[in-house]
Amino acid sequence: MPDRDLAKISTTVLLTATLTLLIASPLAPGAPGARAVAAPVATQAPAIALVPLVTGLNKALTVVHAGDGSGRLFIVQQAGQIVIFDGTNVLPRPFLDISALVSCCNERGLLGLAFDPNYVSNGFFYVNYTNRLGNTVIARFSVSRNNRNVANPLSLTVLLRVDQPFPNHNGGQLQFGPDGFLYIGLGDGGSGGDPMNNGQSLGTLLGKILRIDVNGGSPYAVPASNPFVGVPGALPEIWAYGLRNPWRFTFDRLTGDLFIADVGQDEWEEVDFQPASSAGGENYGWRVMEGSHCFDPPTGCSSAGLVLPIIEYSHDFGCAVIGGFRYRGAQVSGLAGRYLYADYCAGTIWGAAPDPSGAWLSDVLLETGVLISSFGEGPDGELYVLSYGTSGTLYKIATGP
Ligand SMILES: [Ca+2]
Repeated sequence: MPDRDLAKISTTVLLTATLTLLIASPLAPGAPGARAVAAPVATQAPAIALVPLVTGLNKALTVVHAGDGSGRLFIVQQAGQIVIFDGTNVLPRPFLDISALVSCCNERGLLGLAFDPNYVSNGFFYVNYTNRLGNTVIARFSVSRNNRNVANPLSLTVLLRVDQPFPNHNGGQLQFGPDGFLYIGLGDGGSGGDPMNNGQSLGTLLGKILRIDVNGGSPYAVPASNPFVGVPGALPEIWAYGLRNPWRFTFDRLTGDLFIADVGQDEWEEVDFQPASSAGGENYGWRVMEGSHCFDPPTGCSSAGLVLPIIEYSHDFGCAVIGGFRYRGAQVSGLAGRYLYADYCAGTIWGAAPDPSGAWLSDVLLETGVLISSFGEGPDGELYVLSYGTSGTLYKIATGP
């Protein structure tokens, strides 16, 4: 999970649900600073709805497709299972069950899944989980030879292990970029306030987005064009840094731009933007800044060299940002080009778009009333939402009433 201890959640949900009712207005959140209030997007915010497809999921954390034309959706459950939704039912037998390898739960577990861009030919997929010791593992598995609905558990190949000094802030996202490289999200190692200053240290993989080439070496290669290759004291896998807990980041399937939703400390949630033309190496600011506000030092910090978020909202509006996708589907009218994101505690889904000046402005699209753990994108660009909990639901985003 992104950040918040589940024991704290029920109270928070009640509080934020009340708060949301009081503050909700078309002009309010997204960026609850004066920016969004003063300059709402010009277009009418589209109405969306959540259509439940599957219920009874157990702590579902992400949903992806295999890019194989089958239309199947693969749902990751935190304790270590990947189950298949075939469009009608969840198949009774899991695609993969690595519960025995995984520590769970709170912010630990099987956290991320990505299928190889060449999955049809090589059958590879990649997972991001915390092992029994609580450390991060990035591993590859293969589908079995004779049943496309079952993976081969014996095909486990570990690509990378990263020690985790504290149980929280494990990141978890895996995404293949338009360049064919695998991008990996790692949190700052945890505790609070990044006590080891991992986000700003290029000598650790914590608090980073990594970029590796899963085809160029064994178990992987570092792309020669990574920004810190050959820089003394810097780890070459690092693609971007200054992150606290980038629970979910996604590429715009149309443009290749990268949206990084970085979960904040106690005050500010943020979304960072990296254009497709980027050569990497951005410093997104943590722990010097939380969002666009000084964190350490609390006043008088320097933002020189830092890339500030395109979207932020305060904890008056929630507790942990859940990054979504820029909508490139065709079925929901008025949603084209909007970047969707949510707050875990509040259940609000926002849609953001740049105004003519380039400032990103957000509208509330829906108050869902559920704990959203992730968004997912289908092969056709349609979007899905997962609710967390021991009886969670997979929803499809549809045109609202
Ligand atoms: Ca930041």
